[in-house]
Amino acid sequence: MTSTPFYITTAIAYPNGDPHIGHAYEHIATDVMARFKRLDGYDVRFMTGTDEHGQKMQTTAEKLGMTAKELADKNAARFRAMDDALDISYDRYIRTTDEDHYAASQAIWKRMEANGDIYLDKYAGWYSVRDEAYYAEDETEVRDGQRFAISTGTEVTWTEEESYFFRLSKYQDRLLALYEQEGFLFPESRRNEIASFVRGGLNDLSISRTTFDWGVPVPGNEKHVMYVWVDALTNYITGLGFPDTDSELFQKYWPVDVHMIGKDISRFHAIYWPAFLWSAGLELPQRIFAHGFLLVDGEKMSKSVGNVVDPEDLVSSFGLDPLRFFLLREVSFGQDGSYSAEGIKNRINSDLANDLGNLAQRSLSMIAKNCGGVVPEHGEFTAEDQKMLDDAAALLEPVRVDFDQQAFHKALERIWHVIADCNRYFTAQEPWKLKKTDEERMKTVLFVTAETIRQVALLVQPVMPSSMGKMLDLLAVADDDRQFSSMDKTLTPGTELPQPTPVFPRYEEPKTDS
Ligand code: ME8
Repeated sequence: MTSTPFYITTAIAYPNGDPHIGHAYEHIATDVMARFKRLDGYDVRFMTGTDEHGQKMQTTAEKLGMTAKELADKNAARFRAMDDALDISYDRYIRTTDEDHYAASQAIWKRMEANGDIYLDKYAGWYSVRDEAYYAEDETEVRDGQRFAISTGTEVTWTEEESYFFRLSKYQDRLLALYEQEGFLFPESRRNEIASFVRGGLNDLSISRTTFDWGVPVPGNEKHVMYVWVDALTNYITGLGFPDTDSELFQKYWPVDVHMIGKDISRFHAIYWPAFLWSAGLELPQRIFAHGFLLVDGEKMSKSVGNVVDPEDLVSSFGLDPLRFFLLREVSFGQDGSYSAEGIKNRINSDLANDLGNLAQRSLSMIAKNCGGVVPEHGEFTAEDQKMLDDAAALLEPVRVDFDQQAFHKALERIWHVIADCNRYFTAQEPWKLKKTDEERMKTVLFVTAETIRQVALLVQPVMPSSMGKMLDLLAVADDDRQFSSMDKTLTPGTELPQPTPVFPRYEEPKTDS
């Protein structure tokens, strides 16, 4: 049986500075989705990378006394190192300075041009280098003699230049019809916001620059480089072999299943990108999910406030899997959320160490001590046993629905309900007392508990791959029995188990010498 393809991408980050926890958040969420689909039997392609052109890169590099390419090389390596430290299971790490990306960007330009959608004119307007975007006069405001974009608060400067334009206005009605379709842009609040922006009227879009040269040259007029968003968005198809639309990758994976992005770049993905694709005669993404922003202790991260959090520091302080779990459990995906050290410590000690870690350690230690270190034989199941087993086995269906809606927090909440039930079951059954009174019953209770842990560990693998790998090792679950298709099997009595060791130790404050 051939498996269904599933293509998922992150936004590609600007490597003009260091990666921060907002980038980590997006990449972890996308990775969790990719891993879930792989475990559910899909043929997954997952791409992430860096967006290396544009004025912002050039200006930052000049300030640092280096070339834009040198800056891109240095920082792209840092972004990739972050992904590796976060165990991000990407299939390709794309850089927009990759050779195949120039060819793809020029090819999509030529397709749009051949379709009559590109013309040369003059542009004058307020440009934000930070956002790499033009704003209309009424989208800006003056504060202390300086003009800013209202929506993002970034500084804008008056810019006049000869520019190529894309006939975006032509696509207005088609875009509005697109937003009527269920599921194209999530969450609902973003869909309403974008639809109302488009209803307000679309101008044609300036898509080339002549005031700097750090970009993909416009085919046929090398005085111009492409507007960075034209080449940036194209990365999603470069990674599938475009312009060779007959290639195996393109045929298999386009159109993309999910573009995962942050809410601040919805406009580029939900307005420009569909219009470019229509113009180029290509299919549209199935879904764009715009997640919320991660704040730090409730505040916006900023270099001047000095609260920019380095994800690799968090990994060393708290461990990778607890960080991944915290980010997805704590924040309702799609809403803004807040990172705090207290928040993550609480999750480690309650959800991980207490609820799941302790349950596994207590039950597996009893098995090691009282059942000869093998999966125990079970007797007939009581109504309580059967309910526990059924509740655990019934998780896959609703969790799958949660994942298909990118409602990661809901899936985890649902799973942790079953863990709480299992803790109550274990306490109520008192297997430690049964040891003396009814050994067979004790074995049954331990079997039911271990089996529930197996179900839970299988489902939590996408979020905490290495800890759940360890937990499944403790249950001696074979590597090829770790797909979701194995959920309807059970542990085999008599299977030898390794000596149990705790998977989630409690968080202890590091000792200081003073
Ligand atoms: O926008 N919380 O790059 P970028 C959550 N190059 N997500 C955040 C965040 C925060 N505090 N800060 C940023 C770009 N992000 C473009 C994308 S795609 C063809 C081009 C998210 O480095 C942001 O929303 O500014 C975006 O999805 C991603 O990080 C990269 O942001």
